Amino acid sequence: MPASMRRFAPNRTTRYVLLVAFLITTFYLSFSLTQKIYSRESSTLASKTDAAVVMSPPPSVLPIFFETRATSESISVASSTSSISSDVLSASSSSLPSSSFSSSSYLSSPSPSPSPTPTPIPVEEPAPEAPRRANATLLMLSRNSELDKAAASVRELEDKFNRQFAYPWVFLNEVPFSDQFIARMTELASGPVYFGQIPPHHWYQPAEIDENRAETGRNEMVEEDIIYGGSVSYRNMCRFNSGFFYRHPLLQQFRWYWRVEPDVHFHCVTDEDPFLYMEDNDKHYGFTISLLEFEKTIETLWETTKEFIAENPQYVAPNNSMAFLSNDGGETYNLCHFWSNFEIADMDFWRGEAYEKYFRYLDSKGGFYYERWGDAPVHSIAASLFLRKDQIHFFDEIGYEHHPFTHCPHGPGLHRKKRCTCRGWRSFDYQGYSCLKQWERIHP
Ligand SMILES: Nc1nc2c(ncn2[C@@H]2O[C@H](COP(=O)(O)OP(=O)(O)OP(=O)(O)O)[C@@H](O)[C@H]2O)c(=O)[nH]1
Ligand SMILES: [Mg+2]
Repeated sequence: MPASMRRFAPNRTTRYVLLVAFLITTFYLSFSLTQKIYSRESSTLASKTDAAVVMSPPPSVLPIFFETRATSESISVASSTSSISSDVLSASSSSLPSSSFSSSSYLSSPSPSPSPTPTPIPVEEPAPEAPRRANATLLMLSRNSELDKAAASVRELEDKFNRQFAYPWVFLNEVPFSDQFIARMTELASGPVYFGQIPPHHWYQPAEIDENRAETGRNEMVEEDIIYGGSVSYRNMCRFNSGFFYRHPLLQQFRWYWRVEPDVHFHCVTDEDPFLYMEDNDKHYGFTISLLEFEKTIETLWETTKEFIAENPQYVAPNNSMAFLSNDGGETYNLCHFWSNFEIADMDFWRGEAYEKYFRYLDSKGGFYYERWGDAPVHSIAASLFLRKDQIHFFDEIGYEHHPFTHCPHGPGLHRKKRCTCRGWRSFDYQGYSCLKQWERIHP
């Protein structure tokens, strides 16, 4: 170096000062650049996450960065540096995890500890209206010994219908239900469950019945091989189902019922509320299967009914279903009836004056024990005569089976719409003993 220039040459101290100045400038610039990148990234994330206010913790690498860089001071420095291209920013932001923190945990917090969660603005939504339900129950009369069959019926109806509606169940028995029975049904039911014991005077053969005469009648039926011809308990059941079930204390709270027996099957999905259908359409009795009764079991039922009507003509409804019961204008009974092991009906109809008087009249004649009058023909005759014909409903869409008969929906598109598993050819509807044709004759 020439001597003239030597005085301009920095000495050792000056060189050291310059080096330090250079290093400080470099560090300052790179720090500012980094802050700018994160500041932009946070803004992007902020716009993405504000709505959801996601507060999941940042990944493990980030807290270190937050601890050392996330100060309001450093942010203000970063925002003053503007000579960074947007390409660099977007490349940088794509390398950052995008959903692990929110703008609030970064931009406004001077420390790594999470900032208070921003309070989401509550969205005022109208409370969902409770679905409308009928004052109805599912009803089963059962013996303890029928536990498995009862459980199978309950399970099927729950799956096909009630899980969606959670209607209560009422179980009745003339003796107390076993703990096992109660436990199983409670487990299967989706709604409230009630277990009731039938008062003895609603169940057992009344003292007024001449037992010798009743026994003679039973023996004759046994000889003629009539089903349940010799059974007293079956007669108790038929009389109870005819005139007492709707008086049970547990049923007083309800108007509508769906009668279910152990060991029946439901072949389709019932996704529309049949009780509400009844209520909204002024229907009072609903059935799925209709058929001919064994004449031997009801030899004097029609004559007794005619006597009652002669004495009480005021109960016979205009436009009734006499043509379903009789082919000669009421002179004789054609044996058609609704199969009452399935019923969706209105207990207020049974509780009404016409039916109450009719039942008492029948009961006074003793035919439930001297013969073997069934609740099916008794209910059917009453509904057909005391209701208008449009107040009785055929539930075509409910695929139903009580051995040995099955009703499988046949209305247009119903089998598919209700996702039925029954086969149409198994349907009893148009077989020889069915009365559906008779029904359709009066409901063209
Ligand atoms: N608690 C109780 N329930 C009974 C008695 N007899 C019949 N039942 C119930 O009454 C209903 C009709 O009885 P079922 O034996 O099914 O009579 P059915 O339907 O005419 O004839 P099948 O089902 O073909 O035997 C069912 O829910 C039975 O569980 C009885 O003595 N005690
Ligand atoms: Mg049965």
